[in-house]
Amino acid sequence: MSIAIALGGNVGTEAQILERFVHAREALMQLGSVRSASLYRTAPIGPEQPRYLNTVVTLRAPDVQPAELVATTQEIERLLGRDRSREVHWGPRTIDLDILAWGDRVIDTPELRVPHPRLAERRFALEPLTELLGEDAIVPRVGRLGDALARVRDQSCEFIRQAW
Ligand code: A4P
Ligand code: MG
Repeated sequence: MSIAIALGGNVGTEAQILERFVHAREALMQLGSVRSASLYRTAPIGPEQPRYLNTVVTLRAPDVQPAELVATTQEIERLLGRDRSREVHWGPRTIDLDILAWGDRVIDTPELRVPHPRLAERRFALEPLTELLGEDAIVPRVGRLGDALARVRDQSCEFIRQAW
């Protein structure tokens, strides 16, 4: 059962954001095997701010527990320069790691809500997720990914490249 983790960021140059994504992926590789979707340049959702780079990775780590994963992703964000105390809601961030889905699990604790409650509304998450899981994959509360993606096609999500 794979864990899908979204990577996003919009502070600094694209090269700097990409470098953080690479570091985050290296850190996640300590937990298990990782596959990466392509990189996308996406229109910001929320207050006016620069465009984002977004992608998704899947992680196969049978032994990892939810609390451990949340702690690890937040530690990666902190090491890569994220300071939550100075952020605006949905505003600019150096790097954000959101847990989008965890196989067919549904988790509803304050620390972790899976599938991510806003996944179905966001092309910047659905597009790379569908690349990795396929259009026919079913995510709880979201449904078939190909159908969910069709509903958000109007959002701007520009393919940059596959390998990074
Ligand atoms: N938490 C609960 N569930 C989860 C989950 N599935 N994954 C808790 C990660 N964290 C989860 O997180 C706030 C709390 O949510 C944490 O304590 C965690 O335990 P956070 O990362 O500090 O908050 P955030 O990311 O600033 O807030 P939020 O509401 O999650 O923001 P979003 O929804 O992630 O939106 N536009 C584009 N184009 N691309 C983007 O990547 N990102 C955002 C952030 C806005 N607009 C964007 C993008
Ligand atoms: Mg987040």
